[in-house]
Amino acid sequence: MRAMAHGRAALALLGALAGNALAGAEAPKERVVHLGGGVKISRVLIPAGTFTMGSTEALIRAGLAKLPDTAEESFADEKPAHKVTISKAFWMGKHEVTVGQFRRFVEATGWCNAADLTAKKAFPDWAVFNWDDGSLYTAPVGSFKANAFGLHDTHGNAWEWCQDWHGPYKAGEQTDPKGPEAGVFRVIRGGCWIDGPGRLRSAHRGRNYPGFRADGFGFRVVLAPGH
Ligand SMILES: [Ca+2]
Repeated sequence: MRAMAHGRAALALLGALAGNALAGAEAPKERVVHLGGGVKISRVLIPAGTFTMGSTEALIRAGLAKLPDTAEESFADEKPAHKVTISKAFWMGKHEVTVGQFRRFVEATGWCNAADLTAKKAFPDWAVFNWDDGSLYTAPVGSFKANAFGLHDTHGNAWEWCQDWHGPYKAGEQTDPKGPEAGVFRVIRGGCWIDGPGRLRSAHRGRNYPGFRADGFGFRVVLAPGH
């Protein structure tokens, strides 16, 4: 699936897409790709534009006032706020990749690993129970309103892996930034079903080892311009 996720800069900007409209954004343009076996994936066109990545000192102070249980250091890697320009439009998955889509990927490629087999053996009788919002863990994609780009669930549901290595932001205006050349942790964005509002912000960056697995982690496909 990683092979489908072209466009490092696009992935790097997932957090911004959660809530900050790029300048000049128009009504979402959408295309559907059929994956076979009756499974399809919808993507929306994200226009080129400019936005502010990260949080200013004023935003951090406002955040701390509204989120008194959030430690100030959790905002630390959101600085410095810097202007980023995306020079070309690109396609992004309308939803997080679903279990059905990933199953289709596995069927088509034979992809599997020991952890999958172990989980199936360890939890053969797992079931899903309804909760107050209708879902005990992640909700079915598209259960909640889309943002201005037509993207669902950028806030919450599942954390979304980014291709960028985690590292400090560079100050100054940048165009199509690709993030650090190397690192230990990959960036995750958006928070998940179990997180509070401090992590459900477009500026927040989480991080984890690339091989880390959890029920709150997912991803979204991105297609580079021209695909
Ligand atoms: Ca999400």
